[in-house]
Amino acid sequence: MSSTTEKAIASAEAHSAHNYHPLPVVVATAEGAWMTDIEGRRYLDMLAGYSALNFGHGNRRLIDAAKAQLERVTLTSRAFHHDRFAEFCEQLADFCGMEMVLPMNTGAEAVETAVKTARKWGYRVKGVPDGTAKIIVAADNFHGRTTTIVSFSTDPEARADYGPYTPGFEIVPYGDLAALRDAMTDNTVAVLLEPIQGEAGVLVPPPGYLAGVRELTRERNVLFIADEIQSGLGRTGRTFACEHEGVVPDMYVLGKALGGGVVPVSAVVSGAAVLGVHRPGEHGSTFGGNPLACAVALEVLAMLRTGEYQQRAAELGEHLHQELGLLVGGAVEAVRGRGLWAGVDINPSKGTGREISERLMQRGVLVKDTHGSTIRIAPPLVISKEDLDWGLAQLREVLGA
Ligand code: IF1
Repeated sequence: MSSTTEKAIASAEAHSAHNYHPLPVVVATAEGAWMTDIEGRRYLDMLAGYSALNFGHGNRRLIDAAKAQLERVTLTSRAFHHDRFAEFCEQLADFCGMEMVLPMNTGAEAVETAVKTARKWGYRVKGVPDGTAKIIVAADNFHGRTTTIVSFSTDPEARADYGPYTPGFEIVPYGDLAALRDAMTDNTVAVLLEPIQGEAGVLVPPPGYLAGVRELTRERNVLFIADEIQSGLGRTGRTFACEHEGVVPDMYVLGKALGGGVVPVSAVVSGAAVLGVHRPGEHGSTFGGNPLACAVALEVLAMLRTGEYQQRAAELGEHLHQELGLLVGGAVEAVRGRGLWAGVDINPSKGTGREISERLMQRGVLVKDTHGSTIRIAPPLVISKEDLDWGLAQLREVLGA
């Protein structure tokens, strides 16, 4: 590592509380599926901002949409309407087959909004006694890092020392319908799940699980909240990961790629009977639904409406999983995922996820380890087949496969 890079990293670490253990690379520019560091070295991005960059770095349509809006108006806060807001809400609701949108900024804010909405719906519509609402979540979940969200995390690293924890959440094993059924009471207002668990290692639930959750929640008048912040908007080869099971939740929680990696945009999207519980002034945020965010998100919706990104993720994803599948039994113990999204359990004898990530970095490929010896692969959906194959060739080299 050159002294230039060393200095840049040392300064960031000296002044940043984010203990991310980032790989020792300092990116300066990026275009499409490629990033260039401060020394001019190029890297194939196979993390894509954890699926925020589904449309690639510097996507011309998103940059142009942002530039045009920057020259017009960027913020009115929710005190006044602006001319992109109604269009954004109407188009996003329609895109999701829902009726209403509550726009926020980060994924965690949208998850918090979904929790508040479910509780309020429980009290005002379902008739659960005030203060007794329960929300069921899955073990090994990742829904963000606020104090309430880490209150229902099962990852000690994410929740230690952040107590006292917010009550009102029940944790059941992911994929276990019987456990979910047993955990439901008259005070249960919602089930909050990732349709595929990202940080847990790209865990796809057993076939029929999501459909079972849908049936159970409908039977018991409980809201099914799908956190599609990472799994949604094309990543798995469909617009929503729930679609692979023909499931429509009561509420979508969206983020990441909704802003295309250009601006933070998130939202809760649901029916009027659910989001209608909020009265003006009872929830909001300074930047939620701001003109710049709406302009970029509207362009994202236009791009997703053609289905080309979903199609691409489905076709290239099939190729990705085929290639990774050939490694199973040797250097790779298991591969999971859907579309252009894979969790790869490396044989620990080959190294930890971190070590493999560092060796890949040396060869110009950037991925991120999750836990232990698992790496996650999630390139921008615009990656070319040639680049994808080149990235896979580097993985085979690193694994000695
Ligand atoms: C980090 C991974 C972690 C998410 C789902 C909500 C959020 C996320 C399904 C919150 C965010 C990011 C956060 C980032 C690393 C990454 C991540 F799963 F994608 F790999 F942490 F687990 N729901 N995931 O995946 O959205 O508030 O971040 O906009 O915090 O380390 P956010």
